[in-house]
Amino acid sequence: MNANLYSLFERHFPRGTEQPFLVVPNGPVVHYDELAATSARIAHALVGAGCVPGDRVAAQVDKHWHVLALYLACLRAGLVYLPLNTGYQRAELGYFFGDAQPRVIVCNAEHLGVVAVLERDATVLTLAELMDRARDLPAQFTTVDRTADDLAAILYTSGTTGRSKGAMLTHRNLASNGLALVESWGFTRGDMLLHALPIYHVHGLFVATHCALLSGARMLWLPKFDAAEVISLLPRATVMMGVPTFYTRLLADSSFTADTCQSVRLFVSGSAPLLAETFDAFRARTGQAILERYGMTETGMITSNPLDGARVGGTVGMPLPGVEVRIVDDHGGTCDAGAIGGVQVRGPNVFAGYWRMPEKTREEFAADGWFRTGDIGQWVGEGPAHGYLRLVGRAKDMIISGGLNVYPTEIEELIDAIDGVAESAVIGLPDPDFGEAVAAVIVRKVGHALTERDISTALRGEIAGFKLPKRVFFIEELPRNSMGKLQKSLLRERFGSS
Ligand code: MLC
Ligand code: AMP
Repeated sequence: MNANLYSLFERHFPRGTEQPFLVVPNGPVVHYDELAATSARIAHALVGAGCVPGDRVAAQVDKHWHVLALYLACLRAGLVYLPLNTGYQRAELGYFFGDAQPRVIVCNAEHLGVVAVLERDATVLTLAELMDRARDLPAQFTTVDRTADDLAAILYTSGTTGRSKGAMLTHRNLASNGLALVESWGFTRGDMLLHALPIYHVHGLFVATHCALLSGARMLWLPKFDAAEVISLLPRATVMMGVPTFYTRLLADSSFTADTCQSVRLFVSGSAPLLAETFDAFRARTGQAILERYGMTETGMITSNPLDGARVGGTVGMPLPGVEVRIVDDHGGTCDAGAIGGVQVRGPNVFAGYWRMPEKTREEFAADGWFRTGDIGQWVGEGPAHGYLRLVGRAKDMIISGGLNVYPTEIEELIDAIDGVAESAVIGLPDPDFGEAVAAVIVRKVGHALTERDISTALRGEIAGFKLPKRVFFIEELPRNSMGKLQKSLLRERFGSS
């Protein structure tokens, strides 16, 4: 049987015009048949552009349902889809294109110039140009045979050291995780998923849309999260997924009430820690317990609070069907309930490795094949077999701002290269909106009078806006311990409340 993920999706597609796939408020209603036909036309266009199975197709484009059709077209043609955050700038894009060597790049019109200069070997098109090429091509396409181990997508994740790594996700990874979520969260054709997430990361692209595609459900499709718009549309939805910032912004709006949520059977949160106080405040306001789940790019979703049964605030629930989780101490021993250690994962959801980085891949796996997430946790509740996982920290030096990951090293390297900077430390500080906000602590070189504005001017345009420090502090000297190791915890204490 063809293990192509598209073939699995297709088996769940409702036929005809009874059931929409996607509804754009004040815009078109798209049916599953149209999605299938559009993806077939785009698949022909990609083949016409010279793509052969295994080639990468990069997309850095604004949210539109055509982008989902492009993703499906890639699957159908056996191509590897490479979605990119629309905020990425020249330095980031140059690296991704050089590393992944895409055959086709689809980008926003304003990026055409930059992208064409960065990547001379690829065919560079706007989404509109691609759709023009596709328009008159056949509405049928024979989905290419793939094995479960063939690549379906590459998603770049930054690292604590060095360059970003392309996580290689196979058809098996995506299929197994999507099916586990549909089962665990009870998705059916009756569902209307309010989709306000970006579609270039795991949460919006795989978690949300795969639940719809694998159950024949409908999506209410918003270009981005806007609290007032979401509040006005929630009465039409049955499920919403979001990062914690979505929930704190909804709660900050007094027009968000229990009535707003009457038709919603499930609110899901993930990608960043949902504070227990947000969980409690949401329940007090709406009577509903947000279901928190945990995952990462390399593994898809790992654990989830239950659909039926107690959803415990401050925990990320239990392993999903088919996924195994263990907590390991510093000596490699498995931790008992309550003990804190590194979270490791095994299962069909775990990625195939980092693109062209076999060394880095080996480093991230334990000798017996379990993947090290870099998160630190403990079992709470009824012991490892049935307990809930609580995440208590991260071994990796990473900041999560509004559900987006920022690796301090990347920003520190850029700041250190600014004329007049002696050294810098980038830290995450508590932020009521983004959960954590990026802050830079900088030591000037003697005789230099750098200002916060100099720093932001130097960084803007180099890296995505969400990575830019929201606050900049200048100090005389960075705190180090007797071994000379930088003590970021002291910086977080000192600047956390200022
Ligand atoms: C935007 N900005 C951010 C930001 N998002 N700054 C810090 N953190 C963020 N998350 C900046 C922009 O650069 C811009 O800066 C300014 O804020 C306004 O931009 P905007 O686009 O209008 O922002 P807004 O709409 O308010 O976006 C905030 C947000 C959005 C929280 C709604 O970031 C979002 O949708 N986040 C979800 C991310 C996500 O999907 N994560 C899942 C990853 S997958 P300036 O200076 O230019 O004005 C994953 C695995 C898993 O982690 O488990 O799911
Ligand atoms: P990414 O690299 O974008 O895939 O981010 C994955 C990381 O996000 C995980 O390793 C966790 O650190 C974090 N994460 C995801 N979901 C949660 C959650 N529910 N609570 C806390 N952290 C989370």
